Amino acid sequence: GEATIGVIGLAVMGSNLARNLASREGNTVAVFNRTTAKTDALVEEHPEAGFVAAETIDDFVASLATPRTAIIMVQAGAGTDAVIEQLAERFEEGDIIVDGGNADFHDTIRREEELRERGLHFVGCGISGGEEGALNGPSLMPGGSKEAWEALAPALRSIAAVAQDEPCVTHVGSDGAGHFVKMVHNGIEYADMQLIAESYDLLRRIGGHDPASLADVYAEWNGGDLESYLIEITAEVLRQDDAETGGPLVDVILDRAGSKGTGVWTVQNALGLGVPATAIGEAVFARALSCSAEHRDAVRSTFSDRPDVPTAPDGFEDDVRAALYASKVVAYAQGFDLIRAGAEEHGWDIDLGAIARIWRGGCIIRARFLDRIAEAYDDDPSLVTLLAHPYFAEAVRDGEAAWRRVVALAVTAGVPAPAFGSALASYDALASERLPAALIQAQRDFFGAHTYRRTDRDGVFHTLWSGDRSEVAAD
Ligand code: NBP
Repeated sequence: GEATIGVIGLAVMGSNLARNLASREGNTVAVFNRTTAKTDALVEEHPEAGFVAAETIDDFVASLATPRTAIIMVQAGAGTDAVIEQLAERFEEGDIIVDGGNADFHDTIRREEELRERGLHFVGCGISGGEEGALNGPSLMPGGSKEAWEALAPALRSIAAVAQDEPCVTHVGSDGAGHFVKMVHNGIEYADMQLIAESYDLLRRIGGHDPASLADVYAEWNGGDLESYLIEITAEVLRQDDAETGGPLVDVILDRAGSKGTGVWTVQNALGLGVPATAIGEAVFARALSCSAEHRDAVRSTFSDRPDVPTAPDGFEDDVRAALYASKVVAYAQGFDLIRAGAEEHGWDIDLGAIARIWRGGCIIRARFLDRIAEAYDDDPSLVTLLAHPYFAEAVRDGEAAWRRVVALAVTAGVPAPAFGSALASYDALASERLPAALIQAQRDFFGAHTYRRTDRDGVFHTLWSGDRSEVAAD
């Protein structure tokens, strides 16, 4: 075969990725789709790509130069397993199968092991940036073996987004590391979007702004520390009028936010790993709440007396900006904490600074902020958490008073700001000298003899709660 790389699955993501590959020097791209009509349409619409079109899976495999490399872009789950099996039956030792879909990283770990035993390389590769990224440059998060990475690197580097002259791709770690990191990326994206949405709600309901003036506020914020793709598109969304009503588009969009599952996965894994990724959790729950129409109707009609909304104090916009930034620091710190915990659990050697760098371009959470995160981890690779790094500590201290004012006002006004509030609570808990966990542990000892440790000496203890209440050594 003559093709240097192949793409299977030519829905929107696969077609765009194939076109991206074809547009770069050195790649000849074979394409295949279960339904041939899609292959034909793609090849017809893009003669410039010089695609090698295959009608059958056998033709596709035959069209690839050895060692073969194929990227799968089909529906995650059973479809991906089916396509992997079709390829694996035909591929030979040393060939590489890449899954670019949104796979559950546990599936990726399983698939990598199965294929390794059959002499094949399997690379689960997180791809961020949606359709646009796939076409013009995504952020790429490949896992799998070092050998496979070395073989794939030139093609992946050729198509990745570029940030500060560096391609947004790095070998994340072995087997499922890439899909794990992609999952956490999406979780952070949920938190970031929720925080922006809360800032919008506060500025609108307390600050008295309309969407058009808010578009200006976000556009201005985009010139500072908060500069990011999500802030930029927020300004654009708020500036958009609806053709039918002539009013702001945001006002005619039903207030229910959907999701496709990676946010839920992130929180499930955070729970399993014992990482308090509370901002991501609040974001996932807030979307679920928005979709609970029945509950919203029932409670809204029960409580029609809502608190009076106070007038915004002077400097409210600046306060909200500071609160947003501080909350964002906490949310990202939690996300990176989760990656570190996942790496420890699964034996991945993940360079957190490199992850921040490959997220600077191509993906949805791309932002100036990620440079600071990369610098913090480069500065101190063993940094326990971003919040403890001097740069972020100073940012949080600078915004702290404003953050408290905003959360207090939100509570008083009855404007829900769960991610702002829980990010602040997370910071306060971590910074506290003592936590009420001591009381919880005593309660546990009371009803379940779960024992406790003491602050003043080593050992494990139990109080005879139902006896004479003396303390006994329990270890
Ligand atoms: P879809 O997820 O809608 O999948 C459609 C493709 O899967 C079609 O090419 C279809 O072939 C193929 N397919 C299915 Br379904 N079952 C198959 C099977 N059993 N055997 C062979 N092919 C099968 O496509 P997409 O929206 O382009 O997404 C592709 C992947 O990328 C997904 O995993 C998705 O989660 C991920 N994704 C990522 C982003 C992102 O921002 N990173 C965005 C969107 C999607 P057919 O034409 O014959 O039906």
